[in-house]
This record gives sequence, structure tokens and C-alpha cells, in this order.
Amino acid sequence: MKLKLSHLITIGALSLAPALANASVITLDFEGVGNQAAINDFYNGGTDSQGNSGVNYGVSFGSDALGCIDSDAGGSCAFANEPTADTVMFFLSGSSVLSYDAGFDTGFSFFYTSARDVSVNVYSGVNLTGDLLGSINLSNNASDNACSGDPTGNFCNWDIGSLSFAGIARSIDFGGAANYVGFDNITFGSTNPDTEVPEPSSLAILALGVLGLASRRLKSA
Ligand SMILES: [Ca+2]
Ligand SMILES: [Ca+2]
Ligand SMILES: [Ca+2]
Repeated sequence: MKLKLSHLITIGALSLAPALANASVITLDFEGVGNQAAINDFYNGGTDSQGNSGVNYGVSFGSDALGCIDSDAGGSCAFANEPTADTVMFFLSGSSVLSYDAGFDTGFSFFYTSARDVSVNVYSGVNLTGDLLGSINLSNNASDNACSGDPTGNFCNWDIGSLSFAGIARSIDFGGAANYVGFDNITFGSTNPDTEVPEPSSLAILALGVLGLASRRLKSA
């Protein structure tokens, strides 16, 4: 089955980890980022490539990190059941690079959905410089749990990815197959994202109605 996130994408994968208390937890939900806009300085006191701005957390993104809005909400990405509707992060080339000058410790977590393997690496310096502090490899999970769209979106399953590390991290490389992976609710300072994944039981109820959509092929915009 060929799935692509842009136009029709799904997300999901899970590795549960214990929550760690941290007074300075920051979560990036990407709400407000434009459809297929480069996130850029949306969370850094500036704007994305379409002029939208969010809370200034001092977090910047490389130009390959894009926002994408659910096609059911007027955007161009084929996902469903996203942790926070209706916008996620993805990339069409390279990888999504996040830099946080202030740095963070303990660990971080996020939700992802992917039809291909995913790799996430964290570094001690900004822009993937310094030491590699840790890595996570995640398996494709986009259509797990017999999930269905909302009402459309083959990338319908989201799981938690998390990583604990020693030291101070200042950048993260969210990589994998371009246009086959989406990320949402990136959370610093905690190995548990601050929102709940959709209930698998409610998704299963919708699954039969989604089978027809599963064969639908998506093409990049
Ligand atoms: Ca959808
Ligand atoms: Ca949705
Ligand atoms: Ca979101």
C-alpha cells in the first residue's frame, strides 16, 4: 500500500515511557502554522513562511520542517486522529530540524504517525552540532489499531516516541522517509507528551467504514 502524508497521510507508533515531573515542560502542537508552511521562527518570536506566529519559546526550525493541516480541515495532508487538531509537522525533503538555544534536559517526547521507518536523533549543540546524546528508531504505524479517518486520512494511528538522555540538548533531528511521517505535540522536559492519544476502541468502531479509503493513493502536492 502506497501512502504519502501530503494530500493523504497517516501517523502512528508507540513506545510508552513513564512521565517525569518537570516544571518547565513545553509542548509544540503546531496549531496556527500554515498549510505546508516552513515553520521557521513560528515559535521563536518570528513567523512561519506564510507570516503566522505562535508563542515565543525560543525554538527555531530548519527550512525543511513544514506544517501541514488535515485535508478534512481544508489542508493537504491525509492524516486523522492527530493528538491536537488540525495541524502537524512533516517534511518533504531532508528532515525536520529543531533547535532550542536555551537547551533542555531529562528527555523529550512526541506523537508520530508513519508509513515508513522513522529516526529521531538529539544533539548537544544547535543545528545538529556537538555530541549525539541519543537516538530512537521507530517502526511504521500509520494504519495500526484498525483505525479510521476523521472522516478521511490513512495516517490515522499515532503513537508516542520518547527519549531520555544525560546532559543538555539543543537540537533534534526528526527524520525518516520524506512525506511518510508526521509529528505532533513535541514535548521537552518530559518523556510523556501532554495529551492523550485517541481511544483505540472508538477507532475500531470506525474501522469498517475506512477500509474503502485504505486503498486510496495519495500523491504529494
Ligand atoms: Ca483527516
Ligand atoms: Ca483531524
Ligand atoms: Ca497539532
